[in-house]
Amino acid sequence: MNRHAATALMLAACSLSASADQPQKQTPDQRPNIVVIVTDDHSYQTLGTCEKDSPMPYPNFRKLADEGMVFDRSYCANSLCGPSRACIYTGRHSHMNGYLFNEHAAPFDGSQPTFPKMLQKAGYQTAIVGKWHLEAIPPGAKGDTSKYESDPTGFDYWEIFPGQGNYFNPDFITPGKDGKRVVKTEPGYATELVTQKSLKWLDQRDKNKPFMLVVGHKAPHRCWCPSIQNLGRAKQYADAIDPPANLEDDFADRPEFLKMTEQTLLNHFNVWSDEHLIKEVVPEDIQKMLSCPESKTLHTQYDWEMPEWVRMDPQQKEAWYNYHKARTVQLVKDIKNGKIKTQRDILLRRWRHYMEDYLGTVLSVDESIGQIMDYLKQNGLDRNTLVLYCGDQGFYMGEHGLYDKRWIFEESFRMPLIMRWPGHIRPGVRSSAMVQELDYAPTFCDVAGVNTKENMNTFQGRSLTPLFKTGEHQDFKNRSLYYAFYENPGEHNAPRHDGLRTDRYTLSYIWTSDEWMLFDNQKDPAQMHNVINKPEYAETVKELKALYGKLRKDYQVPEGFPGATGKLAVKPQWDCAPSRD
Ligand code: SGN
Ligand code: CA
Repeated sequence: MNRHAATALMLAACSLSASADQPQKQTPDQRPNIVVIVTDDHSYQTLGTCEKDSPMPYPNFRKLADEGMVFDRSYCANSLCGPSRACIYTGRHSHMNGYLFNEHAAPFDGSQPTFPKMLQKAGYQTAIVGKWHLEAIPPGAKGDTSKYESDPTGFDYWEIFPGQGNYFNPDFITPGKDGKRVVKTEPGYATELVTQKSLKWLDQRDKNKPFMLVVGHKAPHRCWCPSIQNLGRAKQYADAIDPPANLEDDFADRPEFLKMTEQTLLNHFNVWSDEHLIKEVVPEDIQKMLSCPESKTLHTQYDWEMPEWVRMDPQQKEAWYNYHKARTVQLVKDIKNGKIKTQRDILLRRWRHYMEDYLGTVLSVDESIGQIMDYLKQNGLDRNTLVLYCGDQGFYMGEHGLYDKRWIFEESFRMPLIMRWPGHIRPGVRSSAMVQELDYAPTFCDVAGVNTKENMNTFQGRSLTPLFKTGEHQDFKNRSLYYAFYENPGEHNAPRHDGLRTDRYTLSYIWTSDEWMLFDNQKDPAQMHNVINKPEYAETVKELKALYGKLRKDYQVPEGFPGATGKLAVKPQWDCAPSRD
């Protein structure tokens, strides 16, 4: 038995003796509770909160970081929402859990072992509210889409968004009595609704049992819509930070395929739906100057181009429109008065708008964390609850000129992770151990004392409990992580590639275009130079390729590349905005 399970038993024993002279009939189960707060597309670069002099002082993130442990080198196994979540629940790589892509995939196989199921079986009450995203409804799918749905398994209670979910007045799905899903539209803002529903569930749960709750937020996912009251509130943060030095990356000295990716701020960011410009106030010549090339093919109705717009009620629309109209008018003014002249000027302003909106959505997540922590404290639960905060992958904040994720480059491979559990996890520590989202499931089983051989053997990740004391541990020294991305053809046209991350290097093989890349992250942390063919790295390349083979074998990756059927896409397959009908 590990020390956490032992502590849990000890606490249970204490509560047994304490309850001897109390009237309660039932002894509360003292095993630790688990709260998992998962955001969508939150970048570690903007976690900011953990730095004392951060220009982004999200107070509740900072408190969580101060009271818990921040993992500085936490990575995902597949930088895409659904697949990464499948890795979180199963503790296994995509080729093992079968959920390779967001789109065009079979629905998640909910019959396989997952940590919620293991905890549920061991007597935990389990719930998920908000983002689940383990269904695979292809864009443009018409009619009956039930064959793509996958209801959460291992949860006593679930109330989830369909697919990606919406920011404004979102739909929630619950299981109906007849087994059919019930869909209800709820007035309000997604992050706030998910928080309220999570607190409601906590309040109504059976207080004699330990619980595991997943709080799944939509924020800060595209198209980056802050709540109405937070509109503009993150401008000060956006103004206080500098754009990345490689915002204007020309992709030289990297694999050719990078030039085909459709996720650049300059050419693929949609000025209406992503930057939220209001078309009516942009004269046509300026529209031409601003639009990314692909935007020219888009529909012209604002309703159509800003997918959240159709979700808003008249008051929300008015506030949203007025705010963005003023911002657009300012942009037009700055173009007319010559303040914005060049492509670089346009890019910089676009980046600021992007940051302001993105960081604005995180304000509500910060409020949510505050409310959840307050609830735990007020109800005497905070000491016996492990709170884990994570994103579902990383995200580009303009590094390499990009937004979105998918690539093995550091910013989308790495993800935010904070864990807090008073008395067990040393507060205020920054861990530099190499960890992966596959590790959460075994960690939860470990702390809950359901770390049986049978359970632990199903995982490809490993428990993080040895890191709780100092953030470092012998077992994590020299660890290397395997990564794979499959969704091609797919939105943003990132290629199929896999690879690894060691303490120092990132090695990747691009299956779509048969190219290798190697980054020496110590000398080139921004990953601007592919050194795969540099003679001075020849020995390293040999070693890393051998390690790549070993990792693939250890993780049981099949020959070739899973999911690679038919002709691989080497040409862009999608427009910058997919059709939404
Ligand atoms: C949507 C977004 C993409 C994003 C994917 C996957 N387009 O399709 O930009 O990469 O989700 O994101 S949007 O115009 O519909 O917003 S993920 O987080 O689910 O993996
Ligand atoms: Ca995501």
